[in-house]
Amino acid sequence: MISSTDPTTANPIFFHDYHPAPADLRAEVLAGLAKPRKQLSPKLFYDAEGSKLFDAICELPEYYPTRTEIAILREHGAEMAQRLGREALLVELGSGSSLKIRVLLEALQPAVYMPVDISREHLQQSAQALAATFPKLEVHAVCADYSAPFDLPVDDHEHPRAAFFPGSSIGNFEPDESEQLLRRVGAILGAEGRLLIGIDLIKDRARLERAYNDAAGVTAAFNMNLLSRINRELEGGFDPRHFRHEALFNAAQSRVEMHLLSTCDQQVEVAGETFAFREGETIHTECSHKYSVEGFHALAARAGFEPEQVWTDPEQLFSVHCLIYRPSAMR
Ligand code: AVI
Repeated sequence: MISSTDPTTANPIFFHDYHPAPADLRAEVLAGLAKPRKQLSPKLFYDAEGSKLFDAICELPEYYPTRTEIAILREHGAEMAQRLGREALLVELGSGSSLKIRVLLEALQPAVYMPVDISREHLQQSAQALAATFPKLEVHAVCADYSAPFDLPVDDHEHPRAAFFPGSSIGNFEPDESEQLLRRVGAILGAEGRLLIGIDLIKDRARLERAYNDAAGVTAAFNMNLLSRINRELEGGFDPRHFRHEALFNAAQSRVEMHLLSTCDQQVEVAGETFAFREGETIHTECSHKYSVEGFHALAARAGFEPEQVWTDPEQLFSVHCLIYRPSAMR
């Protein structure tokens, strides 16, 4: 449903608002804290303050994924464009860092660019900024939650379909959820559609743990902001002096886990309910799964994707994959 176009740019911007349901913070937090192993969804990190802190994380010397992925896109953008095909309809899932898509748009020159994001304001701003720099591009911004099923607002198959899912964001989902998500991306693309996806690679523990325990304490602030958010929005009684950030690589599950660790026995009130914490008990706030190239290909194959090409950096820290959707070949 087209709800608005922007008269300030030469090319039209179509805005399709699917009105994604806002997260029920109260219900999610109370349910997560009531679990025998306390757990909160990493989605809850991203209030205004959390989004700013995440942008700062991406600039940290220890947080290699962002700059490594951008370097791979810069170095191999022309080859990626060849794979995805000219005049494509390019869907971007979670239109995060506009720097990444800019690198790709220059090389790819798609006919239609379709950013999908749950944050209405962020989506509008970034779509307008991109339309201003790429005046020939038709932009269809879709306000939707890509972690749930949705249909594309345009139904033409005159352009080859491609999707861009950078940042190893899929790593924040459990492997079975990732498989479901890839299946939904496949359904959007249709047979022979291509997916360009960034995946963080398994590497030595020290490097991984440094990336989530930066010296400046920005990742710690990002994690701890969840407690401040609960205090602000749910009349929570968390005392940040009695919790600390913890990030460890769980090699058996191939993921970096972030936790908020209680430094003493304590009771905390949230939205009128009381939760007991033992000293050393944690709230598990994020999983960031890391894959080998083969491990990721196996996951993608279960969702109906075949690998076409993979690009990495010289240190093999990060990978960008071009996959093709062939559901009939699904294992
Ligand atoms: C968004 N996501 C891919 C980041 C990651 O690395 O898992 C979030 C993050 N958490 C701590 N630092 C960055």
